[in-house]
Amino acid sequence: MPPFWWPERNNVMKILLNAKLQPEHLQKIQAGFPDAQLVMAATPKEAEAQLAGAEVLVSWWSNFNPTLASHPDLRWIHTLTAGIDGFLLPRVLEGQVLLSNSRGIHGIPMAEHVFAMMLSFSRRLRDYSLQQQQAVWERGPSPGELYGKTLGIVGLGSIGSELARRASAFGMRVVAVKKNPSHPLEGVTRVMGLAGLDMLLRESDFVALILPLTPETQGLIGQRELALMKSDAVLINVARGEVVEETALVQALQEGTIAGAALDVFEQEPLPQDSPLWVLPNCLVTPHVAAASPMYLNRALDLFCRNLEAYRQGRPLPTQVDPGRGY
Ligand code: OXD
Repeated sequence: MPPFWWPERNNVMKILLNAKLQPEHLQKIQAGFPDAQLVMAATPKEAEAQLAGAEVLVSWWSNFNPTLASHPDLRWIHTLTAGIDGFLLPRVLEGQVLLSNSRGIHGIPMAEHVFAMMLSFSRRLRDYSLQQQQAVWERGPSPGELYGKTLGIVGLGSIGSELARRASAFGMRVVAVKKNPSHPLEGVTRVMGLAGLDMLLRESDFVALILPLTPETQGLIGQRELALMKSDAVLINVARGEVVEETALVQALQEGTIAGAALDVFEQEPLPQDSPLWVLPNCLVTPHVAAASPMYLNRALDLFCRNLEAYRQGRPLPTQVDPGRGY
């Protein structure tokens, strides 16, 4: 028996792509599903105009707006991102519209991005880059080593696991917290439940936040948590800005409670021009690109096609989101 959401459909399934895709990307989908009608919209406005008859919506996170989920023809939203904050709208929560995401494809670029951030602090690359802009030849304090340092990973999913393997190859000690700390993972010395967060913060030289934004993780790192960190530790956030209380972080960076922060995500994006984070000498800012990679869309569309196959067969989607859990 088909599941309750199995759609009554016309012969042609209209798939609305709220994303700028290259012809080869469209061909990839069309090759697997020759009878699907693919409609690409370069902007959310264009997407809105194309909503009628669209059973499936594929969208980025950053250009999605709630109107896009409101049309009664829509049965399924697939996000090209891992983050689904913003997609948990009434029709999704009530089970009228399925939601799936692109989790599982971020491991390589995001692990490399976090590594670049750690090396940038450890080898003082940001300092040297600032010096270079002024043609200053100044050796200054010695750069450090990642070898022997402790990396605390908050959120040990597929990205955290890729990061842990690389960190272990660099001779780092890795500790982690995970919602369900079921089994030990390659390269990780200790995996704890969320109750182990304080211990992780106290022990780690680098704390990497790689967890989804849910009501439970919103504001997870505030003044109290920052005060637990070592004064020479660096906080890395590639999760979502709202996981960290930004005002408390700015204060901790200004007062030297922690040595630095490397941030790819912010409470408000783009980061406002007047944010102190732009100019703090101990803060490295990247513009929400930790997952970006020339391979990204190929991987994301392969994953979408696997979900589409399952959808057409009335099977659970491989990366279906549980709206109740929030990821
Ligand atoms: C994502 C991201 O959620 O890159 O995929 O932030």
